[in-house]
Amino acid sequence: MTERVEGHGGELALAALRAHGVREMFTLSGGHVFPLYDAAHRNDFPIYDVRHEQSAVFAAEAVAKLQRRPGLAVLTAGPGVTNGISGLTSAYFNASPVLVMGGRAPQFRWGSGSLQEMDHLPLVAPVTKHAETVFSADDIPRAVTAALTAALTPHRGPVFLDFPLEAVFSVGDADLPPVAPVAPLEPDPDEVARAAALIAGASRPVVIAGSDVYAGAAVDALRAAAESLQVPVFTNGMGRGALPPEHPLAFAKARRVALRGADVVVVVGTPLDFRLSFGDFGDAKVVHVVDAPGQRAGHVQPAVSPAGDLRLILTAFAEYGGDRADHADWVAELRTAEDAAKVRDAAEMAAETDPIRPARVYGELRRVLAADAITIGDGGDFVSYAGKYLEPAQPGTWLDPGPYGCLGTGMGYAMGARVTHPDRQICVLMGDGAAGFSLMDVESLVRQKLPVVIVVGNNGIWGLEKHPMRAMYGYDVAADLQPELRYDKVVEALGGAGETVAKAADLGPALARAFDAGVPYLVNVLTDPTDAYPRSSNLA
Ligand SMILES: Cc1ncc(C[n+]2csc(CCOP(=O)(O)OP(=O)(O)O)c2C)c(N)n1
Ligand SMILES: [Mg+2]
Repeated sequence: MTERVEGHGGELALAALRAHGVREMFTLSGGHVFPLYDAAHRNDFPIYDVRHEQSAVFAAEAVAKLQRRPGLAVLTAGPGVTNGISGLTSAYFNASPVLVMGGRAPQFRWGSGSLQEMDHLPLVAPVTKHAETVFSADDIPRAVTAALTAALTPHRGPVFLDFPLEAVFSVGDADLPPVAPVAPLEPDPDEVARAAALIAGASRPVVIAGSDVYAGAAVDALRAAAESLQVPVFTNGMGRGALPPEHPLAFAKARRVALRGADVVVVVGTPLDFRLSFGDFGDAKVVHVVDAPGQRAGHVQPAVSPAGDLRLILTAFAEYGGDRADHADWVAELRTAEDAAKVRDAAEMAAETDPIRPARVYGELRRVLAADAITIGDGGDFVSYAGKYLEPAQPGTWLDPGPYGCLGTGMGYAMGARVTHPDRQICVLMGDGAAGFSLMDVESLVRQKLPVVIVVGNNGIWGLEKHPMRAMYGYDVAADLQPELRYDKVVEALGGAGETVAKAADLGPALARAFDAGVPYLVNVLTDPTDAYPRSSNLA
């Protein structure tokens, strides 16, 4: 039976949001969206507010990524919306089901020059799956339902609605549309069978599993497929931790050896982008498993590319009944390479260096992080090291900015993670450059009692840009920051706490204090500015 709802635009929106399992909003105040606040306030719907709209959208994205349900940011008209565009774009690249609701200048005098009168749709359309202006209160429940259905339908992604002032302030009524679960997209069984046969018959197959495996709740199916076909698994993005690190088929460090030696590379739930050499793995055949036909690569031609519900595809792989080659020697070869790399990494992570090298920071962090801790990377080289040295033990515990590579996710992601997991450790790994984008939102975290730990790798430079520029030109510009700046004092001034660490031996006790603090706490680690993450290029 359909439910009839009535009230002002904010109340109508809230009814539809709740029906879809949205449980909070992230926002920065603006008069155009007051009715949304009024509805939330009078109906015990949590409102978290921030100091820059980018943090609201990033917080909503963290909720969407971690909980696999829609995250909501409410932004005021004009500059509120435009400040949210990097967040929306990140969500688009990451396939995160984020809904941004914008205020909008009144329609009845459109063109007369109202405050912040601006048509947002042409700006947001390229980075959303659905963008719509809702012109009457009665139409809001339908529009919210349509937007959220689009956001949650694979390939997932962000959506945008804005409400002219008179639409959201006026009273209306409507039927609340029923919420239908998204039907799984059936893959083509022939393509699935061809893919399974290719993997099973390969001598040296490798799986690389990415964020859509987690988003599509296909982690168990991935494991079943890997175990049944005996294929080593590497992961990226939200796929990290899909197999526990101690699993005999879980690999992280032998990736180069694996991709050099593989005869079949199976990429599941992540694009064939720069992170995966654009899908070019030499002579190896490529199987690209995607959650929707639109995700098939246009720039390379995989051997086969099944498209559809990842659980269905991976389960079909697991149940493959045909002949299979023995992969034991291949798995053993990779295990040898993995173990050797682990020994090298362990030595790096224990290094008694002065100044501190980033590797040591992660060596110390690994001692204090619980298996279910959420780690968030926001920065350049410092975060590349985090990717190398931290091994997420569970899926849904690692948040990186994704292929859009936008600095500034830190405090927003931290807020979304803290709201999602009130009892877990939340640890943001930040470059000192990255800190400049969102550190003011520590104030929001303090005020709303959302403690997190921030570890700054303070090398006094935009390291990931300075080192490559020097390598390319022999000099660098616009790549220096104040050395040894006291970012911990900034956090203290905002109501949190922190300390500066200059010696490796002091790291452990500082981190222990940070996780016990109960307030946002910044550990400002002075790291070696000459230490550059080894990479061929960050532009290719
Ligand atoms: C919004 C945004 N601006 C600029 C860049 C380009 N960029 C990528 S990494 C980087 C340097 C980051 O420096 P820092 O956070 O201090 O980390 P470090 O590399 O020094 O460890 C910059 C400027 C970006 N990715 N995103
Ligand atoms: Mg830096």
